[in-house]
Amino acid sequence: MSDDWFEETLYPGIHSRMRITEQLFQGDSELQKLNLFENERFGRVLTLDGVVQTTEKDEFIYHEMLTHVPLLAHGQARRVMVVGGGDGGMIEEALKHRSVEHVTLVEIDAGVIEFSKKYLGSICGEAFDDPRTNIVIADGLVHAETTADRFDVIIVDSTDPIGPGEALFSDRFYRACHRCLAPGGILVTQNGVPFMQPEELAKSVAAMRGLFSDAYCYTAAVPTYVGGCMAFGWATENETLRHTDLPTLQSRFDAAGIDTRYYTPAVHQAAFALPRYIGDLIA
Ligand code: AG3
Repeated sequence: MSDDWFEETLYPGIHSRMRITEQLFQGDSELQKLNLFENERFGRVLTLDGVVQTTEKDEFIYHEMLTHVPLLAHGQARRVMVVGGGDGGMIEEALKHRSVEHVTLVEIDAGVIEFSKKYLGSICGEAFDDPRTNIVIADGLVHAETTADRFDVIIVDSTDPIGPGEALFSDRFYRACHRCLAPGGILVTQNGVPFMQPEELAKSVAAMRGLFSDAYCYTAAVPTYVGGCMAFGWATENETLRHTDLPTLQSRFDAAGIDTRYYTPAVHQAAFALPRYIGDLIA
């Protein structure tokens, strides 16, 4: 057995390691350090700038919860924008909805898309080639500020607020998202692991609250995002969407005919029940 280890050093005072059973790629895109290796428990693991982004074995949790929750709460989402998400896992999941006519993927780093097509087929499937997919290589902030398109759901599939991802946690970015959401639209965001990154969640939700009549968060436990559950930001002008009842979610889910491994309508509802320490952060 190999004794090479990848060590994530994202949080001061606690590092986590994964065994590299096979090193598949290491190199730099124009913007970030890419690393792909095989691990006996997680399959292929993609890291950017030393932080685990996605793995073959647990990507379904994160991608299902950032797509099906807003899409099924919305109920008739036709146009979706994914900001970041160059590995293609998010658009692949969103495209499973027949109601979705159009998905715009705005990725700042073309290198990540090329790389993912080549190595992460089990995560992105054929999503990059779907006729409903529109790929834009641009800064997500600039694109959201300038596009003439309007979206029913915007999904921010960002890295952490360090490096190229930082702008996607700014007031200015949330304002730009508010601008290009269609009436009744929903914005959801990757908002870090609150036990480890409490200020990140508190700041994001506070910023969204200044712009949207309903700003909140929901959670899911993703094994490779170490430190407990991850938080996803939720912002919309329609507060009722967060309280969509179970029979409605169930009938939308049944009608969508989507097969999931984490998402269920009951999990959807429960994800908004916040542990006290997380609720306090966004109070
Ligand atoms: N992007 C989110 C990775 C966040 C990791 N951060 C952390 N553990 N705090 C994932 C991209 C998958 N499409």
